[in-house]
Amino acid sequence: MFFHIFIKKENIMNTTLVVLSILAVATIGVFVATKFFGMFKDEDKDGIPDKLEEKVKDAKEAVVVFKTKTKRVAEETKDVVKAAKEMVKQSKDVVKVVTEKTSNRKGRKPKQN
Ligand SMILES: [Ca+2]
Repeated sequence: MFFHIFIKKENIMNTTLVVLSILAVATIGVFVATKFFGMFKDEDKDGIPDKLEEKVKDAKEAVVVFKTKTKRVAEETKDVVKAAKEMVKQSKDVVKVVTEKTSNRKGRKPKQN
C-alpha cells in the first residue's frame, strides 16, 4: 500500500521533470531562434518574440481587470448584506407596531457622532 503511493509520487515527479525539461528546451530554442536567427519578429531585440510579449501583457491586463471586478463585486455584496440587515431590522419594527395595542411610534434614533 505505502509502496504503491511511493511509486505514484515518483511517477508524478518524473512527469513534472520531463514537462519542465521540455519547456526549458522550448524556451531556449525560441530564444536562440529569435535572438540569433531572427525567426520571430523582435523589435526590442531582447530575444523574446513580440507576439509572446503581447500575450503576456494581455494576460497581465486580464488579471488586473479580474482583480478589480472581484473587488467591486465584494464591495457591492457588502452593501447588499448591509441593506438586507437594515431591512430585517425595519421589518421587526413593523411587526412590533402591528402587534402593539397603542400607537406610539418612536421614529429613528438620532445619529450619534
Ligand atoms: Ca522582444
